[in-house]
Formats: sequence, C-alpha cells, structure tokens
Amino acid sequence: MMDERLRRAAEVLSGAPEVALVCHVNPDPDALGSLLGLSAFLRARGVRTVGSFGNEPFELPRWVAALPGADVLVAPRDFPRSPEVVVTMDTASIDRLGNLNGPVARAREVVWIDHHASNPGLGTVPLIDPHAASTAEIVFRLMKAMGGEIPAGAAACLYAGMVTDTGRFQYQATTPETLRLAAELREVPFDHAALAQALFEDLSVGYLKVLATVLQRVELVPSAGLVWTYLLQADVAEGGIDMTETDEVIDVVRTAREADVAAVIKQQRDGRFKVSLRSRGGTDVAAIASAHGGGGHRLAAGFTSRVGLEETAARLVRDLEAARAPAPS
Ligand SMILES: [Mn+2]
Repeated sequence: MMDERLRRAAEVLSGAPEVALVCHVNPDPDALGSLLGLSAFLRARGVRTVGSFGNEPFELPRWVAALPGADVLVAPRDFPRSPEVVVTMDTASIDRLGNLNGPVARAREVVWIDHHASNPGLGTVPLIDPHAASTAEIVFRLMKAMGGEIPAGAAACLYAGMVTDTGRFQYQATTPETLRLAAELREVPFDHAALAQALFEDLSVGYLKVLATVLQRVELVPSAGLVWTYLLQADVAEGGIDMTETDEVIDVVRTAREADVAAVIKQQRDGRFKVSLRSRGGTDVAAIASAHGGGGHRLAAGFTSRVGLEETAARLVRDLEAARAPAPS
C-alpha cells in the first residue's frame, strides 16, 4: 500500500509546476530537514517551491543556518493563500500546522508525509509510515520513487532529520533500513562533520548554566518510575537564552537509570506548562500524553498543562503509578 502511495505522491509532485511545503510549528531538524530536502530536490527538477511553518512571530532556529536551501522559507503571511499542491512534513494533526491550516485545507492535493502513529491518515495522499524512524526517511524513499539525482543540499537536510530523530541512530526505531538510507545519503558529498557540530555541539555557556540549574532540581519518584525536573521563564531569562534552546534538556534527564520515564516541565510565556515525556522502553508515554490532550510516539511524547507546576507533576505521578499497577483481575 505504501508503494502505491509513493507512486501517487511521485505522480502529483512530478506534474506540479509549483509545490508549497509546510511543516509543524516549532520545527525540529526532522520537520525542517524534510521540508528543505524535498524543496532542493524539486527545485533541481525545475519545480518552483515555497516553504513555511505556522509560528508567529516567525523565527528560524539557529541550526537552520547549517541546512542548505533555507532561502525557500517565508513567513506564514507570505505563504500562498490557496496553493494547488501542498506537502506537509512530520505533522500528526491539523492543529500542529498552526496558522497555516487554511492554505493546507484549500489545496487541491496534499501529500501528507509523517511517521507519527497518532496520524489518522490526513491529506489526499497520506504517506504515513509509523515504522519509519523519521519523516526524512520517508521523503528519501519518495525521492527514490521519483528517480533522478539527489542534490548534496538535499542529502544534508535529510541526514539532519534522520540523525536527530533517531538520537544519532541509537533509539529503538532505528532499523537496518534507516542505517542503509543514511549510508546512502552519506555517499553524497556534504560536510557531515560541520552539520553534526551545528546540530549537536552548538550550545552556549548561558545554556550550560541553565542546564546546571535544571539538573540541581532533578527528582526521582520510584513509585511512578519517574525522574523529572522543571524549567521556568525566570531561569532562561537569567541564562540569557530562549526556552526554544532547551530542547535537549530532556535528553540529559532521560539518561538516569533509576526511572523508566523522564519528564521535563517547562513554563511557557503564557503561564501554561509544557510537559516532555520520554520512556526508556517500558511505558507508552503517548497514551499518557493523549489523556492530557497531547500526543507523540510511544517512547517520546508531550502535552501542555494549564493546572500549574505542582498539580501538573502530581497528576503525572498519579497517571504513571496507575499505568504501572497490575490490572485488576
Ligand atoms: Mn519526526
């Protein structure tokens, strides 16, 4: 079925003079790498492209500078209002399109490329494979279905998506196929070491100090199998950094061997708390997140809470304790 859909998507994109590309709000390297990779590939074939994501204000993450072809990105207000053909990247639900859901809804064809299990099958051509370790992996398969050369810029962008979404090829979702596709991308000449540095070794001293504060607060709740910490707006202000620069905090907290689930609770500018969850393998955190109106993958998920820091943490502990309790017989 996936092969048939790849063929359909290839047909739609080959016939289009212009393709508009969208990824989810607050994009990660998988979302933007997939977008920029496909854009570079289509441009090399003479297709006009434009790309965006629905954040207002529209600010590009720092690492975008390491991804070739970012000149295709425009602010949502400059995105076509009624594009003919749209491709969406790494987006599991309509609301994750932010203020770009209108143009996507009005498009004649929407190739929807995603690897989230929670995706209900959106788009006119749903290219959704929950077994793919990254959206970039599916985009690469689509390029192979379309045929032709992969420009170096496109290879770098897709590699960025793969290497980040797999935790540098360490997470469970990393399959032999993932590694084969990544190896194939590495055959294309791009500056692999510079890309890795921009993605993984580009922290500021301010960030390291914020990280120190956050790690001081780490708390273990053995009854819930949980290790958690929190981050306030005042903390990032003191470090002179933005909350968007703190995505990797969870990757440090999750290394604690004493708990299966790691959580980082971050205060947003509007006072709500964003909860990031990771499991080392034993807990379906997507189910926990869904119960709170969020979503994600089985081992990596999140939700936003309106009930304050203490109550958010207390509810999380209760839910995890309940999930661990043996089912009544
Ligand atoms: Mn992804």
